Amino acid sequence: MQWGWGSTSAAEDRLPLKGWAGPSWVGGMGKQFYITTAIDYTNGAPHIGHAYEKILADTMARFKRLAGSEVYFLSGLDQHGQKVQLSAEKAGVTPEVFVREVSDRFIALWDRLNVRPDGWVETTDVRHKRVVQDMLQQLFDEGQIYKKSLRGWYSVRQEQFLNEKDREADGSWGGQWGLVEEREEENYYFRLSDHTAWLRGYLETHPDMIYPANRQTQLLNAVKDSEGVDLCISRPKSRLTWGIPLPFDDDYVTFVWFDALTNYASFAGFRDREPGVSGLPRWEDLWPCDAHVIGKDILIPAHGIYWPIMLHACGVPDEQMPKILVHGWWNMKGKKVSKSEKIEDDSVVKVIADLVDPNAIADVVGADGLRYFLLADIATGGDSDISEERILVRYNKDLADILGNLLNRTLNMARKYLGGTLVATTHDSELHAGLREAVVALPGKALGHMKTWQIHQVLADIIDGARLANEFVDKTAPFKLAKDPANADAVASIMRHVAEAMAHFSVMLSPAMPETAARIQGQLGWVPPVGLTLGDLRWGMLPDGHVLGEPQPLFPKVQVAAAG
Ligand code: ME8
Repeated sequence: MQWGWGSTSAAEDRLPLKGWAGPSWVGGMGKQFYITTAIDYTNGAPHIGHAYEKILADTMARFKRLAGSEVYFLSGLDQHGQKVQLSAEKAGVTPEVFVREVSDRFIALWDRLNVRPDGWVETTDVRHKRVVQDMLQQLFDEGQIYKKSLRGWYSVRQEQFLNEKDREADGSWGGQWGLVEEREEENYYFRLSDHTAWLRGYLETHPDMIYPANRQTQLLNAVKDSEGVDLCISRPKSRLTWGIPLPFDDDYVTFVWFDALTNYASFAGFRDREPGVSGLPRWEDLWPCDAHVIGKDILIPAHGIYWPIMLHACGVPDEQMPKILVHGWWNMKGKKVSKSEKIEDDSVVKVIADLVDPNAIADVVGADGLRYFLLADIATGGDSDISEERILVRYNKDLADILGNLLNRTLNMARKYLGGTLVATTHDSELHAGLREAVVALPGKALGHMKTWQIHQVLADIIDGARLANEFVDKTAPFKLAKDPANADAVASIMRHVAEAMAHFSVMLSPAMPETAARIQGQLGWVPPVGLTLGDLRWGMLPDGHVLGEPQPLFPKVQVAAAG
């Protein structure tokens, strides 16, 4: 087989990750907080569902760092399988060429959206293939993998055997399956059924394995239903060549689960043959995974049943089972956004060319406008519906009218009344105290929300804080006070408060909107201390004599033409 097995090119050598900015991971300092995402299929272009998941995980990683933890964030691509092989055939290129082209589109998107993983998965990587083969060989040697012949109904279009439950109510096979014929095929099976009782017991005694909790209940019911069933883990090469060969039978490749799910361990240094030289992190530093960030469609059976059982069968102890965070879907008109189904976008106003394409949204509202929308408009674990109107309302109202406007008016007034320099003042009032209290409460509230990763609440609190700061300016009216030189101390104090609040907001926003945070800090003329954590945030970070920078619009409003 010639598809790069012999190549030793490690994913991160090829990719621009090394040059990426952001806090880089330093190993060897004890257990890191380890966050991973699902790896995306490289059979088509990335869509907003993919962007959401990666932005969510990236924000979680940045937040944990800001809270003072050592973090390792892993993400990447699922490059093998039938869908990729078929898409490549359709495109008239080899799977290698096809996968490279699609992979590069994902990488360019993450680069643009400031998604900054510490490690990058590509399942064609030789280091990954070795671990997959190692696990398969062990299980084969232990008699946990066996070969059997299956006769059954096979969908030629979907390239899979069907179950009786796949039939329509009238007993026919639905049109989605295309031609269905009876076939017999020999394949390898993993004795999943030997371990389902263990998984049931584990889930019953570890109710916090999955968040949200209702997903764990669903999973437990699914485990009960799946008892007695083994897992087919191979495809004959006559049907699928684009995969990792079984180490004990060269006529077969492993079909999907051992290849895709193993990435979370193989790229975390599991059974690394060349620790220290391979470029992979140390297993002892990362494992167990603290948050597998996945969508609700891939919990059952893949991540909730197959993955823990694979780990268990390979000797990973109970106290090292991973934790899973299950997010919901971005829908459009109530239907899941996906690669395969095109949903007609019939928005009245059309400013964004394609709502499914993250690049098209970022073209209009910027990378951070997109990050903000995808994080603010959904509760983690729930679903949400995307629409152009929602995106533009979030952008024009929350970001332009409240946050951008606050920064702009603060800097303009400070230039006009104070020559852009903050000075010592003694003036105070209840309004001042109210703003101070609201701002310094933000980190504590955020830590509370982030216990269950409710980022939308963190963002809502920051925007509420900015709204309060705008009201503070309206009520204290420095533009009126400044007319009388006797009010100089009061004006200086108001400016001091809003500038200081803005510095706090910038730090609080930095996990979700890293570019915006840096731009706010640039305009404030403020460089936060290196290694600043949430616990270091206190009132008075901008000192007497601090010189503010130049105001520049943060979020130029997107003009929405009247319909019709
Ligand atoms: O499932 N909204 O890949 P994938 C939110 N390679 N999330 C969505 C979504 C939507 N509309 N559509 C997809 C795979 N996702 C496999 C995973 S991992 C061992 C194998 C999420 O490209 C989806 O739930 O179809 C999944 O977590 C991720 O995007 C990749 O989906």
